[in-house]
Amino acid sequence: MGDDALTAGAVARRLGVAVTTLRTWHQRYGLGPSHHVPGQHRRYTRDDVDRLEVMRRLTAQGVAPAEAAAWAKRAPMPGSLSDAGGADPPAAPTMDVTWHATPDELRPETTSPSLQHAIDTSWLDIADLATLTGRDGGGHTIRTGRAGATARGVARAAMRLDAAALRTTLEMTVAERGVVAAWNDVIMPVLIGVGERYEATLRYIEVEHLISRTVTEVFSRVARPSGNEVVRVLLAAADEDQHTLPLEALAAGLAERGVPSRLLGGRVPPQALVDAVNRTGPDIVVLWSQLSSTGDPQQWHRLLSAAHSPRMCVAAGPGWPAEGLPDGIIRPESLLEAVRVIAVAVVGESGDDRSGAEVASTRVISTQAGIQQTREAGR
Ligand code: B12
Repeated sequence: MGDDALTAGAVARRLGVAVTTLRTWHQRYGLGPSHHVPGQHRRYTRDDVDRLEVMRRLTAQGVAPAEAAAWAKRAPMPGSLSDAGGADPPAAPTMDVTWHATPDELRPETTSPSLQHAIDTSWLDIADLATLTGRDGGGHTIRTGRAGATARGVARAAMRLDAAALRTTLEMTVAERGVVAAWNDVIMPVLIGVGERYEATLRYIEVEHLISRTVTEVFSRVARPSGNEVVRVLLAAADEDQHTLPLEALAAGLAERGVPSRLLGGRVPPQALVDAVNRTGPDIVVLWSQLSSTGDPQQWHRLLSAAHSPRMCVAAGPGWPAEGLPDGIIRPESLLEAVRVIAVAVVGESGDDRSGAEVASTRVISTQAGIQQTREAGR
């Protein structure tokens, strides 16, 4: 052990922290060098360094140092637990979302086997991380209603503008629960809370931007189907509507089911939409309108009179009027409903040798029956 024991300076360089920080962590939290040869400076063993790496990582994610130190000491280091005479292993976690879903970039390039074990081991769950990182919002909180601990942690991280914690928590949530549950149970409550906060104070636009950006990044990392498949689904936001996150959730949710889609993004002018449809010939077009000012039914009339008219039109979002949309337009009320009807329509396409018109009319009817079933199942 003595051979590869390190000095404080070497450990500081390896972890990218100051020597004084190491000294503070030693004095305040007992995370110090354990190797001691009489007459020499104490040296840090590999297990010491691994614990300090956990400490560094958690504090970087916003965990209070005392909490981080407690976790670092409890992290199961195989060698050190036995060396230390059998320290208590960490308490069995109440698993929700676990560390083993930690994204690659969370892992340091030079992870030692024991640290990798500490990170891979399912002893620290995402709710813990959210709670640990959730320092008091000081009254500047986002209300997340009845949503769970993860949503509260995300809201607090967003309020602190803690991009790293926000991203880590959302990535783990999507990896563990899937896109639809992550959206419904965590992201949507936080977005609605941010919106209410903005409405009440006309502040926190920076929070809204950071969370929007992070959600975009996290959904864009959900693996897409291989590039060889025909893309039959076109997603776009209505003219002048900048709200795209639900479409990004939809694209990611469809991808999870193996359905590729083409997402144009926000504020798509009617002519650009018609051009895109004519050029790519999608079977299904989803147009999202968040604001009543952008839910002009004319956009649909124009699309339906274009050279290539899609077989299934989906008007999504609260901006569309209850009346006045062309007949046959589908109105899913939730992400799950939209993912289901589109996935069924796309997957049902293969092996269907009826004429386009037959398929189209059957599809609209069966899709509406599918929506009804989804709604009833959800009740
Ligand atoms: C993020 C955000 C933004 C971001 C968008 C970034 C992006 N890339 O998308 C930015 C900063 C660009 C933005 C801008 C603006 N925004 Co904004 N924004 C939001 C916020 C916080 C989330 C939007 C969202 O994704 N909603 C989706 C989900 C979370 O909400 P929902 O649609 O109500 O969900 C329901 C259904 O749609 C359905 N559902 C949910 N998800 C899905 C998915 C699918 C596929 C389906 C079918 C259904 C479905 O279930 C829910 C329950 O019924 C909302 C708050 C809110 N409550 O929505 C404000 C909000 C929509 N924005 C608002 C406003 C006022 C604006 C601005 C005018 C602000 C300004 N002064 O500039 C601009 C408008 C810009 C424009 N022309 O589009 C208001 C709208 C008020 C209104 N009713 O008219 C809101 C409601 C905030 C508020 N409470 O005041 N915004």
